[in-house]
Amino acid sequence: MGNIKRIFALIITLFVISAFSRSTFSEQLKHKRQTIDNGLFTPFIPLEATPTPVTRNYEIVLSQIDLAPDGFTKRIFAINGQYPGTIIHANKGDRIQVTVRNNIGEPSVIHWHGMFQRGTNWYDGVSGQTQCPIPNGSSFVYDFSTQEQRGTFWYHAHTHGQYMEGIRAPLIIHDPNDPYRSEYDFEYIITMSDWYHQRVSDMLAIRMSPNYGGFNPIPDSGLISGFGRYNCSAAPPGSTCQENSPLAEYRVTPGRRYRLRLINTSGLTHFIFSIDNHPLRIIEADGEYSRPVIVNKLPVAIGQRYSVIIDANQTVGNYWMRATIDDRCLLINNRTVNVDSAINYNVTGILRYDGAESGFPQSTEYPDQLDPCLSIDPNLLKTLEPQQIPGPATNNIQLVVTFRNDDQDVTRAFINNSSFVVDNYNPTLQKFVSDDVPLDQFPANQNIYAYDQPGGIIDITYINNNSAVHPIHMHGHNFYVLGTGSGLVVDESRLNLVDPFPRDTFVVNSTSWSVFRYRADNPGIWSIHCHIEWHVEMGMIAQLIELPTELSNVTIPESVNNLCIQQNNSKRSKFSRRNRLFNVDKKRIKV
Ligand SMILES: [Cu+2]
Repeated sequence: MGNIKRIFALIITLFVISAFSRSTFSEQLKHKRQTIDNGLFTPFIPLEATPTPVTRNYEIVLSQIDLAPDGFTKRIFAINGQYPGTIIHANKGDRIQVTVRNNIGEPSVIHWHGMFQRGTNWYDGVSGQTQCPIPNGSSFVYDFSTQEQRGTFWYHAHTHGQYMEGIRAPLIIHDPNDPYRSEYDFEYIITMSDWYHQRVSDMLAIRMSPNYGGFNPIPDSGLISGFGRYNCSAAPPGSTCQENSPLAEYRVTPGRRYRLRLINTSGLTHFIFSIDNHPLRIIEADGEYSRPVIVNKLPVAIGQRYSVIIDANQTVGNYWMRATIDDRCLLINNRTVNVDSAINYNVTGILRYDGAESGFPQSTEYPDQLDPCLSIDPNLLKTLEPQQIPGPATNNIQLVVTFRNDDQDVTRAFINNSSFVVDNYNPTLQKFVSDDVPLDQFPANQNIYAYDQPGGIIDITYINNNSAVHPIHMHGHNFYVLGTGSGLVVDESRLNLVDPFPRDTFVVNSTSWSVFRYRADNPGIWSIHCHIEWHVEMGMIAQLIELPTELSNVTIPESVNNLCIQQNNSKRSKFSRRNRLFNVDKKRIKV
């Protein structure tokens, strides 16, 4: 009798499981958006766990295509013919192998934003710092392990502002032991980005020209997951522009809960994200779980990521999704490139319930007011599990940021009075490891800061003596945000040494200080820089040489070294002409 009961229970269980998986599948099909299928508008569930880590293979082809994400047709740099590009999915612990085929007509590199690259510094993807760029017409394989990391990341080009032309896409590391898994049914990815109609290379040439006198070029529109809307009456004569371009549209099923993975992939702009009538429950920031925090509006600085859970528990209908560009920190004068931009800072998409009428929402924005262009209050976020905060600091590195004209009257960014100049053909990692250039013989414009005590505790103090805000991103680590405050002197009493939250991107306000702390446990050349792409080109980069004694013993893969050999052989490449344009110091180091 007991056996019959057990068999009956088993049959019922199997029936329920199969019914559930069928309904999940049909719901997913129903949600499929037909316009472009880059997967951003298809709800998904976490990857299935595997008994042991696996290798996830991807191929991304970089090419030039014409696209009109906001109605205005322009030539862009696409990933696999799409914008935003191919989403990369992996599980925590998996290895990711990405073959990059570069066909954009100029050299390129791909950086994996937020990945620590422990043991694989040469795959960090920074031109002139960890590798020579991939020549046009060539391919290169990035090969790294996700190790202990999980969360929301992205990948993008890391040379000459190329990512603003379209080389940027999500990278999602699923967690088979996600502590929040029972609290959402599906996931979506939402990217927010600014969008320029002029070629970035043309604007860069103007931005970096003597006596320019303007500020960073003003974008033409903002995009949610690759969709925006431009006012075509402002388009220059002869351009192709379609009015009423479709908006991003995310469909939800009443009663379901969604994990939204938000990524600001901009070159210039800070976004404030909200969905009318739907509070956002933050559970992750920059790859770190947080205790739940509920907000109506969430500021997302360039390079930052969040996971938020929303509950589709409102009246069936349509609701505005808002990614408002915070224009309070955009510096503009009449010499600024694209000062007459027709940009609409109120970028919108639609959250549409199944069963709702088609058409636009009539919903109302939350009235909450946020401080201009800052990260969410760092003390609002708490790690899900308590963490041991390293300390006291063994090394203090102070980075004072100023902007001024150099002796050629080009406005540049300076770190401790030194503006970084990229040397694409002779990357720092190769100089140090392969060519044995001593650290004290690197040119001053390489902005090198070294520390060599294994397990040392590093405090980075930014002193921003400048009227712009700077979203600072660090490679190879995340860092505890110990504190931030106005003025140019650190107020030690404001440092949180008890329960700070770790991030890899944090906004340093204008005329302010911020202190970041991390442990030196990842030998490598790690870039720390402002993520405003214009400021990167203006030299707002420092290079951290972490544990140089250990680093000097690594073996750089042949494929990485070959990139430099290829580059140095193609002396007449377009890239070298460009470097001359930007006055790059190409003198080889004498040892
Ligand atoms: Cu900046």
